[in-house]
Amino acid sequence: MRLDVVTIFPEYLEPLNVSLVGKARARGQLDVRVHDLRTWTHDRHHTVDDTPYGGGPGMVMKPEPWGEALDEILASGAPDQDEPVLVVPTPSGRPFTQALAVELAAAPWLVFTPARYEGIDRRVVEEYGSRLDVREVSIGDYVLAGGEAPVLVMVEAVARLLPGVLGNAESHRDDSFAPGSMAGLLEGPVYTKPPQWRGREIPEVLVSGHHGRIARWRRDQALARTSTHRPDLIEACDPVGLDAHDRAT
Ligand code: 6GU
Repeated sequence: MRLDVVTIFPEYLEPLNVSLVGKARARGQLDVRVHDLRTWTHDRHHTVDDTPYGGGPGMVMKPEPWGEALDEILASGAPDQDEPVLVVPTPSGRPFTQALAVELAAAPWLVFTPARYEGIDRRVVEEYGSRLDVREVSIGDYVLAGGEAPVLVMVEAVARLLPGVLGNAESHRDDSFAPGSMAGLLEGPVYTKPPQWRGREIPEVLVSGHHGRIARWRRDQALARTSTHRPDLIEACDPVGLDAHDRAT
């Protein structure tokens, strides 16, 4: 998979050299290209922003550098390369979910346009929306100063879904939010050695050797955790995925 990121803070994307994503790059599974938007400015001050039409606080990112950057990046695709999906991080976007991560992981090429200030001149999304699959995406209901941290979040969520990136393909299956995992419940607690730590024991069932009882216990834990932290997910959950005793409350 190829990933391009256009930003005025290329150094903010340095974490893409580390850990899971960094290793996927080193193995050649991910081709990540980070670009400085100011490369596509032509004035002495490398201006990327201007005051908003209609007035109001803050600044808006000018369309011309984005247009030149995206045209050049789109033209850099190999002749046989499909068009990229353009991912535009914005707090006013559609929610980024595991389902969207799965969808993006199936694309051969993603281009991210993290903005600063009050965002990018609307005409940029209109222009590329007429030629490409453009996704305006928010990572949650809070406001960040820019889209770079959301790009790190989205790239990590997508990269770990690519074949061969996670060591063990099984590790996806029970992910919280994975469709078909514990009927969309949050994951319960996990334990490792030592069996006693500061006087605290591990749950006896986990060393019972009884796989059925362990699976049952994990499901109950997942359900309890979901009820506490995300009751909305219980409401949304497929009742077919719940047992009679889960519904009894
Ligand atoms: Cl994608 N960008 C910004 N600036 N803030 C956000 C966000 C994105 N998602 C949640 N908050």
